Amino acid sequence: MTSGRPGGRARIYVGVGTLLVVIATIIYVLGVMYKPAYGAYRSANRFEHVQTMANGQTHTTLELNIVQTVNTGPHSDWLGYQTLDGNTPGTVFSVPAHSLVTIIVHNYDSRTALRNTFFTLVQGTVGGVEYVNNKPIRVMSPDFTSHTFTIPDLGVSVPMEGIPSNAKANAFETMKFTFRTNGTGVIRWQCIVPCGSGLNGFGGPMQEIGYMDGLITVT
Ligand SMILES: [Cu+2]
Repeated sequence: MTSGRPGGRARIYVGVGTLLVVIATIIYVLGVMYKPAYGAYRSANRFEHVQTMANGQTHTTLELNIVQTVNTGPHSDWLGYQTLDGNTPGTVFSVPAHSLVTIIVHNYDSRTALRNTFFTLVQGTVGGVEYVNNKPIRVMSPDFTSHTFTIPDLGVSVPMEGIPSNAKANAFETMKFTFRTNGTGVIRWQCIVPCGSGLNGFGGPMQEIGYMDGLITVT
């Protein structure tokens, strides 16, 4: 006779049920907290927009931010190029060989003095220009520069304008430029403005892929 108190079997059901609820809660909490590692080799490929033009040529567009702090991963306080979702480095991606690539950058970072005014020149882009807030330019005032997008192997270098010191919160400048890829291979690109930490500003984010350095795989 078991009337008046739960039987052994009922207690097992309650115990197993409670355990399942606890496990489900733990899995849910870990899932909410989980952020994928901000690895140097996570590619921005899924953020690319690829079009095939009437002549059969491929035109890839990638839109990126430059943020003052990447806010994730082991160096969350470092600055860097980042995809628009704020979760992925914007510096590692793949594009087709002998194709057009357009990069659009929203720069939320301030201005930093260039060490060498050679990098105020827009070099190696289609038309020899970049568009800063929709206005074509061939050279940027050294007082306005913040970063560069420089691909030595392709002779491409594009200065990025920084926000003025009196800019409102969440202000940014928009740069747009197009270059043509050559044959297949992995090519390096990086920022040339000494925007990092350490020796003369060339340390930290300037030396690590995923922040101010990247790799373009041309396939
Ligand atoms: Cu930089």
